[in-house]
Amino acid sequence: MQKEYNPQEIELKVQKIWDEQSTFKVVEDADKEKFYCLAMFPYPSGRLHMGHVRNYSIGDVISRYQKMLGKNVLQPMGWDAFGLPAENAAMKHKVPPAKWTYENIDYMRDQLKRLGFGYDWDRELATCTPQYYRWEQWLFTRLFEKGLVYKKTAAVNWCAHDKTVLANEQVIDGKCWRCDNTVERREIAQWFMKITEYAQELLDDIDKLDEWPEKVRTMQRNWIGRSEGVELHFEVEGEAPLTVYTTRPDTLMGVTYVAVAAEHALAKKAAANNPELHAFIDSCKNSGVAEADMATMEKKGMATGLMAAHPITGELVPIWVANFVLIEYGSGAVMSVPAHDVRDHAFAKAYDLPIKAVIAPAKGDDVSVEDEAFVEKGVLKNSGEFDGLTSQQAFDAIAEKLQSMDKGEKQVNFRLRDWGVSRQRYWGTPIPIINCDKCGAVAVPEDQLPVVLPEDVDFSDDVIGSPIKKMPEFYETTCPKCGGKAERETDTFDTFFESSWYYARFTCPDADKMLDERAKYWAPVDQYIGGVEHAVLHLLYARFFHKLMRDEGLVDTDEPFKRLLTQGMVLKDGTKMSKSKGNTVDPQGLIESYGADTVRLFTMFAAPPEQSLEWADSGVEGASRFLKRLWKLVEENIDVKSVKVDVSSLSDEQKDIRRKVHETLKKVSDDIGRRYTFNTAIAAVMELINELAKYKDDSKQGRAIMHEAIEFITLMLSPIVPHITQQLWQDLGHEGLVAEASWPVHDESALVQDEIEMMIQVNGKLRSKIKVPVDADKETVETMALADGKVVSFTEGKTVRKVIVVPGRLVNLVVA
Ligand code: ANZ
Ligand code: ZN
Repeated sequence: MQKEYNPQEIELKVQKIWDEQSTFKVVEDADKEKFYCLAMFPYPSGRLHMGHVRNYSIGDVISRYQKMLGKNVLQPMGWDAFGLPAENAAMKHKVPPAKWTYENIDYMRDQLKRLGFGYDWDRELATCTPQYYRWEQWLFTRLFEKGLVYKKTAAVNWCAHDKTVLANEQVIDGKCWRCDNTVERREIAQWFMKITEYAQELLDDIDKLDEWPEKVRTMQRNWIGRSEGVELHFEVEGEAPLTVYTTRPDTLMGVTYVAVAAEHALAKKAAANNPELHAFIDSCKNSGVAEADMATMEKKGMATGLMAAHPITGELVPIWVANFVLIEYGSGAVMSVPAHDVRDHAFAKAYDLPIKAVIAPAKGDDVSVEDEAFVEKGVLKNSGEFDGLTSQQAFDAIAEKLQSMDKGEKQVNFRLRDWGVSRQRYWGTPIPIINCDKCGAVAVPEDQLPVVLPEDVDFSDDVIGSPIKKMPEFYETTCPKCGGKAERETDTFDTFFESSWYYARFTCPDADKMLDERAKYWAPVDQYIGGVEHAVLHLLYARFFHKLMRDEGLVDTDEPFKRLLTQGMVLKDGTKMSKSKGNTVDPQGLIESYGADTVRLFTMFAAPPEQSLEWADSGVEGASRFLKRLWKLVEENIDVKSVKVDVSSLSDEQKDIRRKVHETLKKVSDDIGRRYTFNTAIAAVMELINELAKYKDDSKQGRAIMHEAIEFITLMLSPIVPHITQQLWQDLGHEGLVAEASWPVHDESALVQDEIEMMIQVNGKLRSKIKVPVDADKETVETMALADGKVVSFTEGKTVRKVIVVPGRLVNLVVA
């Protein structure tokens, strides 16, 4: 064994062994329990950052541990390779996005290999290859036939100067990122996926995800946003009835006006001969407020001059256009109850509309609604026949009444909107649709898939927007239905499309259909790991895709990810590491100076995985020192190999140290296997190593215990620092790889303690320590304490007035 720990040399040597022996290649095996561990794949931006290192280290530790438990472990890696940065880089450096992307992939693959992650590289995939995206094109055409995708006009960001659509990230403070021109909204035809058809199931199945963080489950629930309410109609003279959706039908008798969205048909109609209203509606459209900001923005509105008849009383109330009513939600119109809704109240105050209270608190005094809405549920008043009912009772009573009058009914609503998947970008999967003047939108037939994105586009000129929109050789085609001249879609999919099913494709990356039988063997992913920033959209879309694929018969489970771990951020000086802040630490430099094991150890030791990790140079130094200490411990005790512990002949001291070894093993197994607190697992091993460093026992059994300890330590640390432990494993005389060794099991009987140490105090001062049998009763302990030599010297000639025994800990003698 070498005297010095030389990480660079060891790591490259060990990585070569894994490569040559295909250690992490995995095939389906029905006789073995499977474990599919997946960390969210990276965008090939150029180089790995510390967030990647952390994410993939966690995945690798879990995978390697599960492999040592004897499971058939799949841990794949690939590239989320489409997206905007490649286009931006192309414009900046005048290289085609494909070239830029593939070069980045090559560099980052080397970095991952250098970090020693145990991936099955035979399953590597990049989403920008036709071999991958052809299957999502295929699925899209299937969904098109099933009516689960459709075309609708929707607004995009448009820069009139550059004549291009901009992604949201390219709009900075309402201006184009390139030319600083003010961005406009433009309505264009786009493709949508009917995720709303699955809203209820996506909601219900959250209950099955009992190994997901509660926080993420709540975020998913809120995003889907199911609400129960009533849809009801107000008659409008000379117009179709105005439909509103409310979750508070109990407040119906408090309606003093009705408000519609600026885009509502009634608003448009009223504006036809009202230029002022027309101008107001236009101003609402251009304000471009994000949905999230709707609640807090300034409430603005204008009366339409039209009146609506209250469905129960027939009383006429004015119809207003209001900027806080969303066209996309419910029916795009609300019945306004200023007494009991905050927004309606603010609006009524601003425009001097009446406020009528109809709900009183269930308990206590009535409250005034003049200055503030009373939004809680309570008991009805000023509501005629419904007076005295609780809000709950009134919900049903009013719904029934409306139903009997044919003016409304109960309805469930979701906040979730259909997913708009069209992007007017170049670097993405072409949407497999052909637009024909005669036949409309026609799906590309299966035998004409994939629709390949041209990669050798010219970015040498100042290209703005998508080059394929200017390439007749790409978009000119014939209609599959009528054979006439037609044009391909030149829009591409949202890149969330690719990341919604890659986990499934990893099970069968070379299948000549979307998924084959292997997908059923591996599904679901047993452990998924990624950033909490993906807690809503990515996970929701992936869950949706899984159900779509299930309904195509491709998988037979309902959910893609069994257990989810959301890792915390990597911080420096208390803020997120990011290029824009210039506070990044490049993992490459660390690997070169310390080796991969040190980097891995530091990231796993510095914080529990779900919490943020504060970067500290001293922490890296510490990790490096620890590995040197580990090396030294083994090096000094290397001669002890192959001595076996004989449990029956151990002294008390030997038993103690062996107990510590087995206690550590038990804790580490639980920390890595169940709790995922890798930091405390490492701390426990550090503690054990410190103890062992002090332990000098050259007897045969003493050496046997030391041997067992260093073997366990090597095995326990191997998922975290796989290179150094492989070298030590070999030096300890093992033929096989530590990565393929079995995880050790602690000896329960070694944990049993037959004696414990108790402190003896005399008048509250510590005077002695004695060993007593663990099962000794109070009287025995008392007798033993009083007989102890040191204690006697303090009690001699005095009277023992009281003896207090705290079992397992101490005895206090009160003497005078
Ligand atoms: C009357 C009312 C009285 C309301 C009251 C609330 C409190 P959730 O729970 O999110 O489903 N609403 C309905 N459609 C809307 C739209 N297109 N834009 C903006 N607001 C809309 O919210 C449903 C409630 O949001 C509905 O119940 C409606 O206001 C409003 F004391 O109706 B409510
Ligand atoms: Zn046609």
